Amino acid sequence: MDNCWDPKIECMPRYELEKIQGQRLKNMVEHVYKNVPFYRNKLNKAGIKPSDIKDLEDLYKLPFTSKADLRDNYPYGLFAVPMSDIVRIHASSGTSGYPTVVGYTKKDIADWTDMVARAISAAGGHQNSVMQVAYGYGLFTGGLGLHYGAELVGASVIPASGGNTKRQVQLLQDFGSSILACTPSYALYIAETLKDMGVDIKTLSLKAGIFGAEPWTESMRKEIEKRLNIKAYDIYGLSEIYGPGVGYECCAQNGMHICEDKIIAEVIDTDTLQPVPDGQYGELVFTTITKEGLPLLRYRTRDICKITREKCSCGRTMMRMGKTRGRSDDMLIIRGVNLFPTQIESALMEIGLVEPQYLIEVERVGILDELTVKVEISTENFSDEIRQLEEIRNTIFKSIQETTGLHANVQLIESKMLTRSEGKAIRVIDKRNLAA
Ligand code: DLL
Repeated sequence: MDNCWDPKIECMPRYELEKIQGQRLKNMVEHVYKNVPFYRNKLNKAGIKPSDIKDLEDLYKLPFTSKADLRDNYPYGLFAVPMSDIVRIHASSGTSGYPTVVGYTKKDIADWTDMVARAISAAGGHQNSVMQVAYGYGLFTGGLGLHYGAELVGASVIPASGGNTKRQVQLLQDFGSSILACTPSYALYIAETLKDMGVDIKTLSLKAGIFGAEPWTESMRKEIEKRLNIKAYDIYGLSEIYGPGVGYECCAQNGMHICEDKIIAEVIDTDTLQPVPDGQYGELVFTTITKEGLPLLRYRTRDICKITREKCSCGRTMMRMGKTRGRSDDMLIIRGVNLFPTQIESALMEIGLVEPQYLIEVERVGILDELTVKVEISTENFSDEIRQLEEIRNTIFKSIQETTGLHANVQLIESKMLTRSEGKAIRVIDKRNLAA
């Protein structure tokens, strides 16, 4: 099979996969019960003994783990091996309080690297690829995660890290990068800089992009593919569960395959905490089944998405997750209406009159929430005529209303006025003091 790193695993019959998952789950529960006091207490409290977990069906007996549990045990409290076995530490900066700290053994790094190698292969990467990694290197898992995977595939890796966008362009030109790995918002910024520098895209060797770490819509994918003249593949992951490569897109570009031989995925209803049927939106929950350093049982990601177990046209059998709507904590509630920033992105991009650069601001005026959407107008559509701009503003207003049911103040902004992102884009400024 083309572009498949490990066909034996990635295309394994599901009944075989589920048998392996059950066995690994059993071992994992024994591992955490023995080595992590937090889990031992939690399982004891729930009246569960490791011997109660015999196969995959028993997953539902297990308690959930939350981000707060990681924070409460900061920094190393949930590690299941002595520090002498930990060879790498990453962390993700939370919006408040302590960062979430994660640790990996040598085997964890090898497993993670293997997952990323699957993602890179699925995006067409191989030993003749030149891969420019423009995710940040450091505590963030993006840079090193993609880097190790690319080396395993045998590609020539350019560890560019994020930022210094003109130099990124120079690397693309001079080093002949065929794959670019960065956030989708940074890919757009790079595309814009290429244009500003007068580089003809056709002179580049770029073929594919591996973009993730933040939510992005189908319309954004089309825009990036057009601007960079490449195929853009989505990659999903979170530091708590290894990092990038938990899910990755194949040539079908129709959902991200989850590495189910290493992770059990569920989608649950956030109110009842019960699993929802495939195809319905809910919160993604992961259980690591091969991880040594920081194993997690039923970890609630807060990412809202849906899954399918249907066989993919690419031949892989691993379940696929759709594009996430975003995190439940990124969801805004405006005048009682739930709103994900990605819905605004879709509404803006569908009409095609504006740049894919926007910022959502929410404030409370009196007792009412005010939603403002600032969006850059493309140079071609920029006009000195107020009437023409007013028409565009109206079209955007209607598009947002149709998609979200909300009335937004639409502010058209001149091109390049909004801050560009070199990593994860900030799409929302919420000025309401909701905690007060
Ligand atoms: O963002 C890991 C990563 C690096 C993924 C590079 C892909 C590429 P964290 O910083 O811990 O890890 O953030 C994890 O980012 O729970 C999602 O909310 C969001 N996220 C990650 N990938 C995607 C994606 C990395 N493809 C959090 N689509 C996750 C939507 C994503 N959201």
